[in-house]
Amino acid sequence: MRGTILEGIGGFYYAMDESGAVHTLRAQGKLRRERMKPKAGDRVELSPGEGEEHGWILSILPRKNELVRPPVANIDVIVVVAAAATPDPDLLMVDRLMLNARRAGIDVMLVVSKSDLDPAAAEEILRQYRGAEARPMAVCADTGEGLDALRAALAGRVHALAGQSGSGKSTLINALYGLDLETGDLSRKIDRGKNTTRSCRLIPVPGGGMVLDTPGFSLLETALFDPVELKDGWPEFRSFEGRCFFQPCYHATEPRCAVRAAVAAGEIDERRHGRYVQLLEEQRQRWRDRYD
Ligand SMILES: Nc1nc2c(ncn2[C@@H]2O[C@H](COP(=O)(O)OP(=O)(O)OP(=O)(O)O)[C@@H](O)[C@H]2O)c(=O)[nH]1
Ligand SMILES: [Mg+2]
Ligand SMILES: [Zn+2]
Repeated sequence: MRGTILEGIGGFYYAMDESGAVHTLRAQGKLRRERMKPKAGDRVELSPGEGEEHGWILSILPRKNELVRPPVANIDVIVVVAAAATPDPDLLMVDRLMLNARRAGIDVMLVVSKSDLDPAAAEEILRQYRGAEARPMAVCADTGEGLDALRAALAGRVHALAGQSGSGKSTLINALYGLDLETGDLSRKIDRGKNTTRSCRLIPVPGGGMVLDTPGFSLLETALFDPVELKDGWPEFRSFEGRCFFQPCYHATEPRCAVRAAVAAGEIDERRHGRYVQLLEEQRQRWRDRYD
């Protein structure tokens, strides 16, 4: 029998079969020995338990795509959630997440949450990502701003909300789909968010599609790869590709670089480019040290 992993907690997995029934499962020793850890979104071959007994995950079917952080598989779109304020948005993390998703072949959307707290800051973030092929939009779970448009954009798709802890992912999912996921408590006056959501959880959405709530994080690394590939995460560079004096060009400090000229002319956002240069330096350092 086949099923889809909804959630894994403490060595137990919950998987939904084709009829919609949910099974409690453990991973067979073979999987653990092969270090194949099932992820939310995984399609698996399973053997159901009898009565109160749990069943077993026999194998994980080939993945369409997967991410390491958050640990999810077979996703159509990653919705990166950044708060307009509280917590202060970490846009370097947003860029890393978007890059990781693109490298995994997953479509990306950027949602600026809590637009009620600082509408100007929300607008400013949207402006930065205009060229980033992430259909940026502002939403507010409290006033309902943007919720219909976001729900429509995600209809019928498997979408995972990801981003900083406390950015409002679970609250947004509740507002979009009338659910009751646990959310952080503002009354505790903790601005940084405290990892309220502990595990990735896949939830079927009325009318088709599935949503994944994921635990937020405060740190995120990118995988190690040739720094020349970093620009894959910056679609706004693409139309200038091939027009630089040096080939290949990293679009960082090279003279007569078409991308840098576009930044100077205001056609590419300066801060998006600045964070690209920052990640490029980091990736070059790691690439140089990769055999140490
Ligand atoms: N003012 C305002 N506050 C919001 C909004 N959305 C969420 N919040 C608050 O932000 C806090 C964190 O929300 P969560 O939904 O728990 O955040 P999260 O991203 O799921 O956090 P983790 O599970 O830790 O990753 C809660 O106190 C929410 O009430 C919003 O649109 N406006
Ligand atoms: Mg949450
Ligand atoms: Zn260049």
